[in-house]
Amino acid sequence: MSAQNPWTRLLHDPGSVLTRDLLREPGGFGLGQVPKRVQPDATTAMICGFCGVGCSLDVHRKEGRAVNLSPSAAHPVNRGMACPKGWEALTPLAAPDRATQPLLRDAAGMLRPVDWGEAAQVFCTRMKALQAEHGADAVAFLGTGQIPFEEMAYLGAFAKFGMGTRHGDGNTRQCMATAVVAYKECFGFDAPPFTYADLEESDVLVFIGSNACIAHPILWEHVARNPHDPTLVVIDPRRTETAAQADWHLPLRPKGDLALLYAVAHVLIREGFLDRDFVEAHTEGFEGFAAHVASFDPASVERETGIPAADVERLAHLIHEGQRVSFWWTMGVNQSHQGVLTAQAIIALALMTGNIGRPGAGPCSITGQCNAMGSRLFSNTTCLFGGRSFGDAGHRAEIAELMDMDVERIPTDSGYAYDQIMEGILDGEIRGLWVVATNGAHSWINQRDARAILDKLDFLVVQDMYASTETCAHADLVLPAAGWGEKEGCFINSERRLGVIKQVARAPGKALSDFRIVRLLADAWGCGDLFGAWKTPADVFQVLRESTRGRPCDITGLADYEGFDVLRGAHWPVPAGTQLEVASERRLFEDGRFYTPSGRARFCFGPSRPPADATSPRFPLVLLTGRGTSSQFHTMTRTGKSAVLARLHPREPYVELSTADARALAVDDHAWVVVESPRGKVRVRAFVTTTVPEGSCFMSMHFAETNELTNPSFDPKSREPSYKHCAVSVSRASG
Ligand SMILES: Nc1nc2c(c(=O)[nH]1)N[C@H]1C(S)=C(S)[C@@H](COP(=O)(O)OP(=O)(O)OC[C@H]3O[C@@H](n4cnc5c(=O)[nH]c(N)nc54)[C@H](O)[C@@H]3O)O[C@H]1N2
Ligand SMILES: Nc1nc2c(c(=O)[nH]1)N[C@H]1C(S)=C(S)[C@@H](COP(=O)(O)OP(=O)(O)OC[C@H]3O[C@@H](n4cnc5c(=O)[nH]c(N)nc54)[C@H](O)[C@@H]3O)O[C@H]1N2
Ligand code: SF4
Ligand SMILES: [Mo]
Repeated sequence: MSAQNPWTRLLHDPGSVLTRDLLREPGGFGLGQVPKRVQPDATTAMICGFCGVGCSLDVHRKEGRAVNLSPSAAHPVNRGMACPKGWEALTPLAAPDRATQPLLRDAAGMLRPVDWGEAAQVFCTRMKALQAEHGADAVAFLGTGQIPFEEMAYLGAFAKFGMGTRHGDGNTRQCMATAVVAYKECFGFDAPPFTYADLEESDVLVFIGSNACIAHPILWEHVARNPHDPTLVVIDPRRTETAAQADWHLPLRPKGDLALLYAVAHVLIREGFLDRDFVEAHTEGFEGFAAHVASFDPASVERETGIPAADVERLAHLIHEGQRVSFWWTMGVNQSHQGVLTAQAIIALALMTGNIGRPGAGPCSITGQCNAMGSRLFSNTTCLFGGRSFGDAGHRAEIAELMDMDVERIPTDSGYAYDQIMEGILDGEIRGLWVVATNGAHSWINQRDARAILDKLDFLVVQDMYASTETCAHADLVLPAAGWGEKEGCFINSERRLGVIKQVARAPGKALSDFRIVRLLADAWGCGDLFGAWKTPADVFQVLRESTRGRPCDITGLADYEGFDVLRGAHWPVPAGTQLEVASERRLFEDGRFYTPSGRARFCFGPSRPPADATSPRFPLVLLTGRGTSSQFHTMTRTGKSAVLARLHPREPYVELSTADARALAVDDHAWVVVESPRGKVRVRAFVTTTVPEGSCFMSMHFAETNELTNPSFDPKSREPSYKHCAVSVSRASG
């Protein structure tokens, strides 16, 4: 489909066998030009449907069909660039295993095609029967950060206000929950303060647990364009693609972050490297924080962090000497048994040095999925619409009035988190589950248990673009969904920029957009009247826009899709009356006022604990997991369909082993090995490398094998899985 895609040369170039350089390719690629051989009749710009960077792609159509795409040249996010996934975004739509009709499991255990009428009837009859027998909360849903927020909102509103269950969560729990809790507690609202312009304004950038070069490749292009000759610091146990680009890599011990950050704070306080005016005028709780970090002197944390005391001192000096210091974090921090405290320690470093609310400064959590930021405001899972609280009677009344609905329909708490839903299934409390646009049988922590748990359900409904996913294999009912490019709505990217996605292709067979599926089910359920005004995504946008009035995320200044699409998106907040300019930047907290009752930002802190799964002589290595390449996305249901992307990624599951451990285990590069944890045992290829420290190994989450090993432990506050720490052994595979 995309013959002009620059990455396709790899397919045709006989010299382009899968080399290590290709495995480790950094960054993006793009010219910002319409590929030469395409003479499009029409071009539609829309936001990419993979990661949270939010690049704009120009989809070219000929005779009504989407034939190709190129990155939008004039968009401020990507300026004519895209990573390999973006270039290949149309390919997954044409895959032969697309779900094209509803499928119902019959008595013999086979999935058989049914029409939409029957599918909707079965959905309602079986879910209602479970609720009648076991209570309204016996059914739950799991949503996603990968569909437009109008669709998420419809899903969350139908399930909680229509079906009447309290329990719904999403794959964002696996990902952003930690950052959400950290920001809420420190700022009074889940408000990542930065824009990408800050990446170009900083003179010191500290990346913590982020491999942006491959996970957010086009965001990294902003770093590359920074004209201030910035100092780049990367804190990651592995020498990642990003660490390799840095001026300074601190290879800390896995999960040593909290002690390290407290030790840095300790030095900043000891040396008087503080912005006292800012701390006094705009924060609260500093004294308690200072007392807490008093015991974290750099020498005493050396063992826990693996970072020499002199390096901690040096990092504190670097932060002090920087004029505009920014801190960027992602899953190395969020997916931890103490992720919230770690994220809050990062926020504390920014607050105590006054590095917030100014160009190039800030504690910045980069979001993962294309619309995780939309789900944080509008999915009706953890929060009520507009970042409200289910537990707040005033908030419930506001939403009931907005929806012209009885307030009793709104649950008084946010219900179970993902792990509690899984536990609830295990206990027999939850009997029916509706899974939309997430592939938990591959991506949930400790997958063998996850699959057995899904099999315990009386009724599992999976709504996906493909009927071939690991999760569909367990479904009683599969609902075929349209994907990105086959429907419309809005995404919000990492820097709070709203952008539009549009329909440029028809969904195959009888597949429907998630929006239309939810509408169909709500009508069949008998609660269609609740959503009388919700006929199109644009209608729902109007409701959600209204839900933000007067809230920190106010977008009442955005009239409709067209209005902000021509501006190439807009960062929230945009209250009514805001004068917007094309590609303008809107950073938060420039006035030093936060969303807490006092208007001050809070220092939040707590004790550092060891991770759950300690190594032992039987399981002596720490398994780290994460993204393996810029060319694959998550469980590969979409990117796995592209031959081009396949060439950029190993075909077989692999474990990255340090040269020292490989030597000690007598394992050769590329040999088959067995990786074992108390939960599972998998056979993978060894990739012997100097990028992994001795005592640790790394597996990519793109292969299902990885989560057969992971240990189900969670951050106690955010309930986010600690995917990046478990004890394993590696041995040579026989035969
Ligand atoms: N190509 C590609 N891009 C993606 C995705 C994808 O699947 N593929 N997924 C998107 C999504 S949803 C997300 S959430 C983001 C994730 O983006 P990232 O968070 O950047 O990616 P990860 O590889 O999961 O984890 C980042 C790093 O954390 C490190 N790490 C592990 N343990 C620790 C620790 O204890 N401390 C520190 N400091 N670091 C540690 C790992 O070594 C790893 O290099 O990527 C997004 N972008
Ligand atoms: N070990 C380990 N595990 C991890 C992680 C890790 O770092 N290490 N990272 C975690 C993180 S950060 C994340 S975000 C999760 C991601 O985990 P998942 O959400 O399970 O991953 P995806 O493969 O993106 O699954 C999305 C599903 O939605 C389908 N889909 C795509 N678009 C649409 C649509 O428009 N409508 C519908 N109905 N379906 C659609 C896709 O085909 C796919 O099956 O994985 C987590 N798991
Ligand atoms: S960086 Fe992210 S948003 Fe940009 S093209 Fe790649 S996957 Fe799409
Ligand atoms: Mo994620």
